[in-house]
Amino acid sequence: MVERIRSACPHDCPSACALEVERIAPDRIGRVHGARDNPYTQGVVCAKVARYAERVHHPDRLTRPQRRVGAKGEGAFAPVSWDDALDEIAEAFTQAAQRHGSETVWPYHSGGTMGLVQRWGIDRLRHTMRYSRQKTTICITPAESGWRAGVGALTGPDPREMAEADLIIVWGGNPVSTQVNQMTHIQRARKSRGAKLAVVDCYRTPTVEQADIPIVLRPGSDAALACAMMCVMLEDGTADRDFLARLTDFDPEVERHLRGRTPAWAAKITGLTEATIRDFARLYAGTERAFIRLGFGFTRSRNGAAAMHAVTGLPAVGGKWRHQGGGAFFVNLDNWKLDLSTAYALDRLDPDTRVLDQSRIGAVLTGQPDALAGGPPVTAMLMQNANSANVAPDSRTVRRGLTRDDLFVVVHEQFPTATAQLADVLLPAAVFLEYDDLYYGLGHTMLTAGQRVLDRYAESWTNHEVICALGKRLGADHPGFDMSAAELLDTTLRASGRGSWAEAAERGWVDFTAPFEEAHFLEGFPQPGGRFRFKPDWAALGPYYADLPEMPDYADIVERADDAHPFRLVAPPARTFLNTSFTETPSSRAREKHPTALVHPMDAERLGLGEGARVRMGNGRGEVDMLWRSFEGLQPGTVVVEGIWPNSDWTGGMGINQLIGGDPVPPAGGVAFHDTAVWLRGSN
Ligand SMILES: Nc1nc2c(c(=O)[nH]1)N[C@H]1C(S)=C(S)[C@@H](COP(=O)(O)OP(=O)(O)OC[C@H]3O[C@@H](n4cnc5c(=O)[nH]c(N)nc54)[C@H](O)[C@@H]3O)O[C@H]1N2
Ligand SMILES: Nc1nc2c(c(=O)[nH]1)N[C@H]1C(S)=C(S)[C@@H](COP(=O)(O)OP(=O)(O)OC[C@H]3O[C@@H](n4cnc5c(=O)[nH]c(N)nc54)[C@H](O)[C@@H]3O)O[C@H]1N2
Ligand code: SF4
Ligand SMILES: [Mo]
Repeated sequence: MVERIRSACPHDCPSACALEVERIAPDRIGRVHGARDNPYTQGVVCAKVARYAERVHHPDRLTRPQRRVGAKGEGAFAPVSWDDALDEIAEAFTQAAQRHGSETVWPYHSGGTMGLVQRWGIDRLRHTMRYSRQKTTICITPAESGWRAGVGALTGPDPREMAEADLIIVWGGNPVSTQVNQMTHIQRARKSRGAKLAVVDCYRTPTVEQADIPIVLRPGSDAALACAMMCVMLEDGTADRDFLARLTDFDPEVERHLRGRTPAWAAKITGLTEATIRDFARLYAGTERAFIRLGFGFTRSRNGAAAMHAVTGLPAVGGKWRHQGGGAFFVNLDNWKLDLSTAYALDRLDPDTRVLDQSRIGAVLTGQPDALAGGPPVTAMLMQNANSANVAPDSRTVRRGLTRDDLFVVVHEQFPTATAQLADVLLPAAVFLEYDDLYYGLGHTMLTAGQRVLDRYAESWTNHEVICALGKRLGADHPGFDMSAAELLDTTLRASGRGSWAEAAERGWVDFTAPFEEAHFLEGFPQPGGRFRFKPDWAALGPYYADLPEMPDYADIVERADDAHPFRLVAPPARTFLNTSFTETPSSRAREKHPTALVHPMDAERLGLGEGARVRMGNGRGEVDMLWRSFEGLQPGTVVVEGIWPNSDWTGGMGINQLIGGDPVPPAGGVAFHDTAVWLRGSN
C-alpha cells in the first residue's frame, strides 16, 4: 500500500519545499511530490528531489563506522563498532584539548541538511565544550552584508507577492535551476497580469531563456548597471522624492554622485549598450509593481556586497516598496525569532571562544596566523553536512590542511565524498527521511516541518544522535544532550510561542508571514533611524571594509583579467546537482554528463579550439582539464563551468575550486566563486 507522508526538503535551497513522500514499503519510498496545499510550494518540487528514491536507496550509501587504515588521503578503511568509534573520537578530542586548549577542536558544519537541530545542533557541543566556533560564510555572507548595508535586517515582502507584480526582475539568480518554486509565482503573474520577466545574469541560463528582457552583462559589473538605472530615474524625474525624503538618507551628495554614474559610464563596465540600460531603467521606473528577486550569484564576487547594496537602492529611488507586488526580496533570515537556547546551549556560549571562518578552512588548517584568530592550531575536527574538500575555495590548500599528519578528522557522511576519503574516522549518516526536523523557508515565510518517514538505513545515525553520544562521552552536560530531536523541536516551538512539534508535523509548516506595512518597511527600515542607507556603515559590518564605496557604486576590486589570464571564470550550480549532493544519482549524472567549459565562439576561434577536443584552464592556484562547448549566450572573455563536479570526475583528482581564490570577500568574508581570472588553451 502506498502511503503519502508529509515531510520537508532539507537541502540547501531557499525554497525549503513542503513535501509529500510516497512510502511504498516500510523501508522504501517511491516518488516525492511537492505539497499541494502549501501556498509557496504549490505542488512543485525540482526533478532531483522528485527522484529522491535514487539518493536515499543508493548502493553507495555509507553503512557503518570505519577507521582509516592506510596513509592519509589514500581512502583505505576498516569497519569498527559505533562504541569503539565514539570512544576513539572522545579520547582524541580530550587529548587534543589537554595539549593545546579546548579551541584546538573545531566542530565544522556546512549545508548538507538545513535542519534546526540536525544542522546547528553541533553548536551545543561547541558551546558546552568551549570548542572553536564557526562563522558560516561560504554561501550568504557577501549578499547578506550588502543587504544589511542598505536595507538592514534580512526580511522583506512575501515572495508570493511576485504573482501580483507587473515586472519581475530576477537579478543574479537562476531559479529555474536553483529555486524552481520562484518560477511558479512568476508564471502566475505572467499568465494572470501579463507581467514581464527580466533576468540579469552573465550567461544565458535556463532562467534567462524564459525572460522577456534578458540582460547578459560582464561578471561583477551589476553595481554599474544599478547605479546607471538610478541615474536615469533622477535625470528623468521619475525618482520617488517623497519616499526618499521620508524613509532614506538620500541627500544632495548622494544625488550628485548617482547623477555622475551615467549609462555611458555603465556601458563600458557592463558590456551592455547605453540604450539597453536606459530602456531597462525606464521600464522599471514606469512600473509601480516592480519586484526585484535577488539571487546569490551576483554577490559571489569581491565587490559582491557593494553590488547588492547598489541594487537595493533601486526600489528606494523608485519608491517601489509602497506597492503590493513591489519592492525587493533576497532571503528571510531574521524573521523567525525562535528561542533556540536549549537546542544550541546558548546559556553556555562563552563569547571569548574564538570564531573560525568556515570558508577559510584551507587557511585555518594550514596554520595561517590571521585565520587562526590568535589561537592554537586546529588539531581535531568533527565535520557534519560538509564536503569541504570539494566545495571550498583554493582546494589545493584545503587538501594540504585536511591531510596534515597532526590533524584528527572525523567525517560524518551519507556518501564516500572527497572529504570522507580524508577522514581518520568515518561515520555513516542518516538521510532526512530518517529523522525529524524543522527548516527555515529562506525563500518564503514558512518554517517547514519534516517528520521521519523511514527507519535509519543500516547502521547510520542522525547528526543529533552523534552530537548527543559524543557530548555524553566528553562530559558535556546540558539538557539538550538528553532529548530526542522531536523533543528539542517541541521545546523550541513552545518556548517561542509557536505551538508544538506534533502540530507542526501534522500541518507541514508554521506560518511566519508578516503584515504588509512591516514587510515592505513602510513603518521604517530596520536600521538605526529607520532609514534605508545610501551611505552604509561598512565598518560596522565586518573587518575587510577598506575598499568598499561610500555610496552605491561599482567597486573595481574584482580579480581582473590580464594578459596572462585573459578570461573571467564563472562557476555556478548545475541544474540537477545541489552543490556536490546528487552528483551520485544516476539521473543527475546522465543529464549533466561531464565537466564542460562554455566558451564564446569568437574566443574559441581565436584560441583555435577544436570541436570535441579538451581545454585546459588555469591560474596561479591550479589547472584543470575538461571538454568545451561553443556557447553564444555570454560575452566574449567570460567562461562558464557549471556544477560542482566531484573531484573524482576530474583528471588529477581535483576540480574547479582549485582555481577559486580563498581570500575573504569584503566586508565580512565569504567566497568570490564567480570572480576568477584564468587562462584557457587547447589541450592535447
Ligand atoms: N540545482 C541546484 N540548485 C541549487 C544549488 C545547486 O548547486 N544546484 N545550490 C543551492 C545553494 S547552496 C544556493 S546558495 C542557491 C544559489 O542560487 P542562486 O541564487 O541562483 O545563485 P548562484 O547559483 O550562485 O548563481 C546564480 C546565477 O548568478 C549568475 N552570476 C554569476 N556572477 C554574476 C554576476 O556578476 N552578475 C550577475 N548578474 N549574475 C551572475 C550565475 O551565472 C548564475 O546563473 O541555490 C541552491 N539551489
Ligand atoms: N564552484 C563553486 N563552488 C561552490 C559554490 C558555487 O556556486 N560554485 N557554491 C557554494 C555554496 S553557495 C555552498 S552553500 C557550498 C555548499 O557546500 P556543502 O554544504 O559542503 O554542500 P555539499 O557539497 O552538498 O555537501 C554537503 C554534504 O552533506 C552531506 N549530508 C547531507 N545531509 C546530511 C546529514 O543529515 N548529515 C550529515 N552528516 N551529512 C549530510 C551530503 O551527503 C553532502 O556530501 O558550496 C559552495 N561551493
Ligand atoms: S526546489 Fe529546493 S527545496 Fe524544493 S525540493 Fe528542490 S532542492 Fe528541495
Ligand atoms: Mo549556498
